[in-house]
Amino acid sequence: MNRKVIERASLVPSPRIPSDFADRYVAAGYWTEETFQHFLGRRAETFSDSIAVVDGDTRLSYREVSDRADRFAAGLAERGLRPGDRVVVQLPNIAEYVVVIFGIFRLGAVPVFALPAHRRTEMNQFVDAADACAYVIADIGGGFDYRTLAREVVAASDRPPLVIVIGDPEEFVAFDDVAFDDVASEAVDVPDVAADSVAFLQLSGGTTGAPKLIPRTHADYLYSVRGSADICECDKNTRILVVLPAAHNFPMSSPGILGVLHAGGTVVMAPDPTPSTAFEIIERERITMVSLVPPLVLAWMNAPSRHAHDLSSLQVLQAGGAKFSSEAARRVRTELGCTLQQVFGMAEGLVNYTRLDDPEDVIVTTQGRPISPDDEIRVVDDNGDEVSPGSTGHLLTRGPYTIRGYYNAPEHNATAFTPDGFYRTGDIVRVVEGGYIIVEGRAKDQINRGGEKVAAEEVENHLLAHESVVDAAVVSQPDQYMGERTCAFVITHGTRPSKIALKKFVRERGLASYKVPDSIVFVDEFPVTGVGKISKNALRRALEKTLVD
Ligand code: OOB
Repeated sequence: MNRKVIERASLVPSPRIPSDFADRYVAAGYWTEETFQHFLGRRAETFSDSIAVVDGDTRLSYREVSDRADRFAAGLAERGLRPGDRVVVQLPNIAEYVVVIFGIFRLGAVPVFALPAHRRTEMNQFVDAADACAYVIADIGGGFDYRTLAREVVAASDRPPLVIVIGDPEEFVAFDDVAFDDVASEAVDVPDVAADSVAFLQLSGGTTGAPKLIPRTHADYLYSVRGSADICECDKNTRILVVLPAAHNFPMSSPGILGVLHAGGTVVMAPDPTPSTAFEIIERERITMVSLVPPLVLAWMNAPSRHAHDLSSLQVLQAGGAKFSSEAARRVRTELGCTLQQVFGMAEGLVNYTRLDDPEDVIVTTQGRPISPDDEIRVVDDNGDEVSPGSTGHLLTRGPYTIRGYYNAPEHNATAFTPDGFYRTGDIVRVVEGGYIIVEGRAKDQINRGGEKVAAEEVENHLLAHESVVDAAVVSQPDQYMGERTCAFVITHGTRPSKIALKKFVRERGLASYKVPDSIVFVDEFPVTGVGKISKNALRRALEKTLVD
């Protein structure tokens, strides 16, 4: 058994919500003493034999998931993990995902949520930025061998994390050995964590070259979980299908896995997002709710196989992560026979929902309104002045579950937040009657590829690493199916590489494949603005006029 002493640095203190606000949030009952450390244990007392998680033929009751999580926590403690330690989790949608994250919470350790699509470069960045002691993967997922990736991560790190593998561990530590050690679960003898301490680090969609980690506290996140479960009317009969990657904020907590477990319902993991897989599970498991990004809603509505399955159990279909067009939104009720709920949220905090009993027009034309009466919404012009009611502007927000700063990023925080603590979302919105928000566009330098966020600067930096590339500018291009796709304008010198070679170059730098530019346009110069900056607006306009492969 690997009992090496783990070197660790402590969690860097995160910018906190000031105490006058914190006091208000406690007084209003938003922030409670509840933490994720005891969340599952408490639910297991109430819902003991009800089924909490389904994954294929595996069906785990609340009691079983809680016991397994406790055992995993004890096994982690045996291997030297301590409260506050960071554990990077990169798992597909499998039952063990829930066991792993609640095992980490039980120990008072801090999960860092990576997506299955992330590769060497991103994983190295997360392990480094979080100073992680451990890294949990599955052996193979979606045909990809994560042990190969883990080998690269270990090789590149000054302080290699302990790698724990679900499935065949090869040279790493087997999850089963950790979770089913002879260690009694009472061995998790750790102090209770404070409700206002950091529970986990979530990933930001990002606008810069380096990824940002989002520190969410037990109190703030659990408030958003309870609020989401209430708004979405979750109860013990709710059966949610998890189609999007479980670690993303939307399927995790809006109301997602955590909201449904809060309410005593059942979480059903989908092994892949294809309509045929999903329809079969919906029919078999009598699924009541599902969360999708807009391209998947379109794929589901257009799939002929939907007529071959009984989807009548489905009550609510949530669409979020990217703008859902009102034309497509109007088709949901008639074509899929359920209520649409639009969800406009962000891992940094604020989440908006259309309510289930809203008039159809509100449901199809708006992106909802905030969870909390204390979510503060400001819409401002380029100078930071509030626009007149109903006008379009930049969305700023502050509230009981929105962060006041990223993890260990003081410089970035100085511009990402206003001096009085509002988060600059980078979204262009207008607020209509009843406080409903309509997303009109985006000011941040990010491409929203069907819900997957691509920071332009990150991709530009990778392109610039190519010896023939002199300059690069990545912009969005409208796409019928994805909403947007990425297009890289590139200036080269010397021998010009082929487009395919350049894409391959980016991919081989170890990036998630959704960040590889969809198309590349070679140019001799970039259009510039009056002050001499690259005009991305002009590049986007140029794309509207030309056909790009
Ligand atoms: C969700 O979270 P993130 O952190 O991946 O991305 C947040 C950004 C928002 O700032 C906005 O630009 C965009 O994604 N977005 C939407 C949207 N939902 C998110 N843009 C237009 N319409 C929508 N409905 O994407 C996320 C987190 C929690 C719940 C749902 C989505």
